Amino acid sequence: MKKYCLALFLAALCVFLSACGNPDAAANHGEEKKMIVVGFSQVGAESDWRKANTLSMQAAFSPENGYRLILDDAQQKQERQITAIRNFINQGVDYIVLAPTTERGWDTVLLEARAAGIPVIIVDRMIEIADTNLFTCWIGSDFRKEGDEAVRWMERQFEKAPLRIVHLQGNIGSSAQIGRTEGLDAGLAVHPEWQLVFRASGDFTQAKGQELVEAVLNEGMAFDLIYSENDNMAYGAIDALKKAGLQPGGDMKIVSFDASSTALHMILSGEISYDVECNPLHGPRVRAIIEQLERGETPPKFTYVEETAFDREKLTEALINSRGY
Ligand code: GYE
Repeated sequence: MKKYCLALFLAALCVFLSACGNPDAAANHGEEKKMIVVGFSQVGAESDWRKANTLSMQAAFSPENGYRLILDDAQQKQERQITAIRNFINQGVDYIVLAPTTERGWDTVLLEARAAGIPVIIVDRMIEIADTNLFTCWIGSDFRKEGDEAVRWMERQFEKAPLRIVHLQGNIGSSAQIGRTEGLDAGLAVHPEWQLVFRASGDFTQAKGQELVEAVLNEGMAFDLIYSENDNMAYGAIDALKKAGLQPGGDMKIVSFDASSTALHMILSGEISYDVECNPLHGPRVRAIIEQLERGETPPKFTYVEETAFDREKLTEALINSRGY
């Protein structure tokens, strides 16, 4: 009898508690559970390209689209990215998206992600890793092809004329730097009339680009062309030239990479002569990959984004405004 009473009491308690429960909260909880959680380890905010890339990822992985995005800005430091990935693993995210600073040094942390069963998608720059099974797939640009494209323009533009080159590199060890530098080196190897007068890394930032060109000018080095591995360093170079009373695009030409809208306007004004496109709008592309994975499909291991290049002839204000970055 005692047992029977206890059972009756517990049953009544259950009915009471479920009646008191908040149906809205329960529904919300259900919705939250369906959200796909993406941890995105971003390189930093060093350039216009990077900022456009972050915005593209934020728009693609919005709550309206069914995602919760955890964004970490590593301020161009690989150690910070490794910590961010470990935090994502601890939080149990559904996917990790990594835009790597440099190519090397990812083996251990990606092994940890693998052990936790979290797929890793690499975006933008590439990684160099012994076991390529440690990431699901990669999407980004062909940086060597971009370098080759710039060199082809230099060949068309200067033909066999002697050319003294100032080379501003991106952050050393990143795919964007490696590919663009390799392109120039291949050009230097077949053009004895080309001379590299200066080469240093400006870390893809405007401030360092300006600093380097100021140093070159202070040393009194003569040059005809600045090969800048991104637009922001080119902006810095332009500031340095102008400060010294020189006219960028006059005797000193600038070739750059990214083709951000500010740079394309500088082509129209004649300050930049040629800009090789590097497309930062990866958000929808990475989302499409995650959707494929969610459906149980296998996305291609490597996907290169189609890109072009711009000189003054090809450009109009309308074209610049239609590009979205
Ligand atoms: O060119 C530069 C940025 O990895 C493609 O990084 C990217 C490069 C881009 O900071 O502006």
